[in-house]
Amino acid sequence: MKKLLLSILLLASATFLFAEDGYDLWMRYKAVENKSLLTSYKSLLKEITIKGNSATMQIVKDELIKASEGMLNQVPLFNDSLIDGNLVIGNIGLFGTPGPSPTITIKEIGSEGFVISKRNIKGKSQINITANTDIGVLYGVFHFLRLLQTEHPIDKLEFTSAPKLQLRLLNHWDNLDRTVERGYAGFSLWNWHTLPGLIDKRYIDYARANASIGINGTVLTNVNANATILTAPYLSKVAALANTFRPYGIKVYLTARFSAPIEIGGLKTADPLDEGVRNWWKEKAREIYSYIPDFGGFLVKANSEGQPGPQDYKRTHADGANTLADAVAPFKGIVIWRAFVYAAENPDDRHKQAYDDFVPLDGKFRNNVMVQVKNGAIDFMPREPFHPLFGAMPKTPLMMEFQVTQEYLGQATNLVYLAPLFKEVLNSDTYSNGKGSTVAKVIDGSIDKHSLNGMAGVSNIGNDINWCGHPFAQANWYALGRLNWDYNLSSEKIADEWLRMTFTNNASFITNARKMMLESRDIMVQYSNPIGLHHIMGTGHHYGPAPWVSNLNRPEWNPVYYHKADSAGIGFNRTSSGSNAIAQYFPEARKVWEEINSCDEKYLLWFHHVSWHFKMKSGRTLWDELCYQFYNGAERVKQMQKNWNGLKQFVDVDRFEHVKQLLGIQYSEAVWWRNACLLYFQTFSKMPIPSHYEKPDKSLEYYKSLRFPFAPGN
Ligand code: BDP
Repeated sequence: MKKLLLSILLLASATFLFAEDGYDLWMRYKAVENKSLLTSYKSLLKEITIKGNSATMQIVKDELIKASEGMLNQVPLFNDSLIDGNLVIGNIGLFGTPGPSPTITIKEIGSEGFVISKRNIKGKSQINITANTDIGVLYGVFHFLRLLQTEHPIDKLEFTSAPKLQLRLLNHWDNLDRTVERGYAGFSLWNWHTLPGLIDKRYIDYARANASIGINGTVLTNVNANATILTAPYLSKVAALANTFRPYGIKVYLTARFSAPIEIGGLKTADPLDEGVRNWWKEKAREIYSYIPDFGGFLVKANSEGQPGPQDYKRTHADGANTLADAVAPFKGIVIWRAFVYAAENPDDRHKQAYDDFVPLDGKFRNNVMVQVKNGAIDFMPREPFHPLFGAMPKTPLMMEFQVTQEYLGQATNLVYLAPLFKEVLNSDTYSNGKGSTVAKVIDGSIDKHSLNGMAGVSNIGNDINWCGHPFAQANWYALGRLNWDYNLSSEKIADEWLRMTFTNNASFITNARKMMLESRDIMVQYSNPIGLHHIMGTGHHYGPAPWVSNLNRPEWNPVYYHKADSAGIGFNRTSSGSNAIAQYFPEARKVWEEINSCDEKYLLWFHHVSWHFKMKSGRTLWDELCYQFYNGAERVKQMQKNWNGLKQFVDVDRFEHVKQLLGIQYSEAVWWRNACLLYFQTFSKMPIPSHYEKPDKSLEYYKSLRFPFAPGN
């Protein structure tokens, strides 16, 4: 009896000890298990000298305490006068002689980079973490703690790092009523009602998490903007957030509704060339900067999906952007103008419209304007060729816009690791300036010599306890930051870091979980949008498949517009015999897609209308290949389930169960995608699903009848 009681107690305490809700993200600071590393970490963090006492340096200190207590079960001793301690941290200016390792030049690292170096002082080895600014030091300390968390040896520590991109932003599509457009992790973090009086601890934890991965800016509001955010009461709320984020190196930005001069300014027009309007924006900017002296600037969605814009007054996007740019220029603010535009009145392939609108404006924007371009020309599809605007506007700095929230990639129920998608785009060669002109080099400004550069991700963060809904969705937030800092990092390395910090350093766990993450995006593409299919999701909420939809007001909102299935075949002919969108790419870049027989099959139906009988590289007909892809994709989700089940021993009960149940949902959604799409496309191909596959257990009518009136994020 006693024994039983004891084991129940032990079990209960184990469950209690290990149950995690995911709130701590990748900053859990769990006890270091490797004994020899533990000893070396302990002696290194025993006595720490921190130079400087700004709010940022206080954060550095707090973080070191937290990490040390958690990982080493030790409280460091802080000795601020000691220059020959084990770990000396501080802004280079405060170091005094002899300073950090002379082999490293501090100039190269700019205002945000850092140096971690080792040197000998009086026969004792010392580690320095230094930078030109306190924020740089903070980044260095987070990097150092990442090394410790991932159980990295510290005997040969010599490391210089600086971000590859300057503006590393999150774009929140958060509305003032706290709903989040395309948000699947609860409501908005920003509680506008209780701001500025109440600074929720979450705001601080949000800033801390972002700083730990180098994110240095946040657009607080939805691109489908509400002008109220620009009124005085709201500006004081924004200022409270800005004050909270500042010591973490994070600037705030707001979306500007183009018609704000009418809506909150009482003007009759929002014409960007009207003097009254121009003055209104100037005054508004002055007011904003009086609240937030380091306000980052405006993000604008104009003349897109019903949003107001300069074209309402027969002006160009450049006219609109420049009016706002002139208003913020005296305060060093910038305007990020989105290129996500397509018009109902324009009968041309939606793929072509942003390029057609923006390329003629190259060179017409003020130098504090960036044009923000989605990674692909249609809309954050599971797989999409890179946007042809990259490389086509050499006189304009282009900002990358990725979508971290998984609007089209399984929302919050599917485990889809996005780094491979981001990397695929960044590594694509535009050939804008010869071979090697990758998208990454276009956006970092190195090809066209731009001083402004950056990358944004549409946030997947909400007020769910684990921030992102799906426990693995945190990895996508993490990946955005890490790739922004250094787009050369591999997806594998990022997954590895994230898994170690988020779960455990156990090698067998890492190998299996990393494999699952790395394959997940391809698997998702297979069971939902294989061979270049795109935009065949449900209407409005974009949840699940609905390739049959054909009755929406705007042609380009209908899935049938994109797949063009008929009795002859399927796919959108975007070659010269079709819409010729392909001509917007440089000749060398488009070569891989141009010919139906040699087209990279990942994009076959993106660029070609292909016969159902077409012979694929596998030897199968297109129809059989489509069946194979959908079935194989769903089957691989089953493998993911098995894989995860095998990792039970390494993961706390709560997170294990959470992921397990979500994988169950993912499998049923994969089967749903597969069955619904194949049954529908079969009405055109008139060919059977090969008999070795299990038959869809529901009819096409059943799938068509499904409705999701309360699907989230809509
Ligand atoms: C689409 C989303 C829509 C956004 C739009 C945008 O469905 O909610 O407002 O993109 O990026 O993908 O502006």
